[in-house]
Amino acid sequence: MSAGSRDGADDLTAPMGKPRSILSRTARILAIVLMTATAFDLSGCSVSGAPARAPCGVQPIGEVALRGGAVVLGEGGVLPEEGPPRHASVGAFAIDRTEVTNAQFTEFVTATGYITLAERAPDPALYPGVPASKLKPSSIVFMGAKADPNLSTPGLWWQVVPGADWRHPEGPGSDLKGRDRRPVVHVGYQDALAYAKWHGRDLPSEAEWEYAAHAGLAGARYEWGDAAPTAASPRANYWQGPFPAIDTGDDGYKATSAPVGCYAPSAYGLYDMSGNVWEWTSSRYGRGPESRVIKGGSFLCADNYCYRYRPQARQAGPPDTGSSHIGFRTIRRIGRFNAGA
Ligand SMILES: [Ca+2]
Repeated sequence: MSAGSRDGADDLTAPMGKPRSILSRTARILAIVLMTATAFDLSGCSVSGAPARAPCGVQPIGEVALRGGAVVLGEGGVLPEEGPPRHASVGAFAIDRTEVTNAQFTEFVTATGYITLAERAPDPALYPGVPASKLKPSSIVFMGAKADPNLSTPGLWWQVVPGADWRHPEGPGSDLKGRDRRPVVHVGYQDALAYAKWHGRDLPSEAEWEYAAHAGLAGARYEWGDAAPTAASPRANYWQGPFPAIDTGDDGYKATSAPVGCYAPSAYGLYDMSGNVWEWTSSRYGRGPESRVIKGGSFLCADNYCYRYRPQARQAGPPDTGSSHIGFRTIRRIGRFNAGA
């Protein structure tokens, strides 16, 4: 349905194509987290004091049309998976101002009856050797943990929870009450793509996403410039304090997502491109035939563990696996620039 080039655009249909185990599914998501163990010393980042964030009173809606052009992807010398920098270009497109919310996803499910991957029992044929009793609808939930000085055991803070899905973010007993404007989570790549297609839209490629996230500030460390976020100007929902034990919540949200639009928008008028929840892109991740690139970091990104609430950062997302910190936003490619930034 889209024109123009993008990574991985032509093979979106086979994320379940070969046998795997529940353990391997879990291992892959944990591997993502393990990769975040590359520490980065963000010296000078103050996280004390009261937050001063934009009010979350009105949900921003709609899209921003972008002209497209050249973009440098990644950054050298920070985290190994994002360097060396790569040159790319993108055509004109319009991108959601915000991450897709629970309210928006509810509208989609109500209209279509769509059932997400986390709500489906895994196909036994795809998980040979796994007892049927283990093949339950489930998703991966951040549980927190006591201090882990080596940051080497993500199994301490992630848990596969039967019954966890987008309607039950922490598992059975949890619900979406009061979370209409929070980004939908526990959606796999297929789920995000199904939502986008229903709206006649698509998921961004990594290059499109990063072009949008830079907001015209090529070469800047963050989407807003080079200044690290502070308690006085948090700019994004991420993790303050020693991960995974203590999130002080100086940005206003402690170890959880924020409603979309709680922080100042970028120069392009986009919200939460940094932190809050990771976002699916259509681009393949190099190390796995099925994995897709996720961008933007999440509320779990801490300076002592996952310095990835930056446009340049990237991780692999197993397409059949959601979690409590991965969401998405959609785009619409346009033949020629016709509005906006
Ligand atoms: Ca936070």
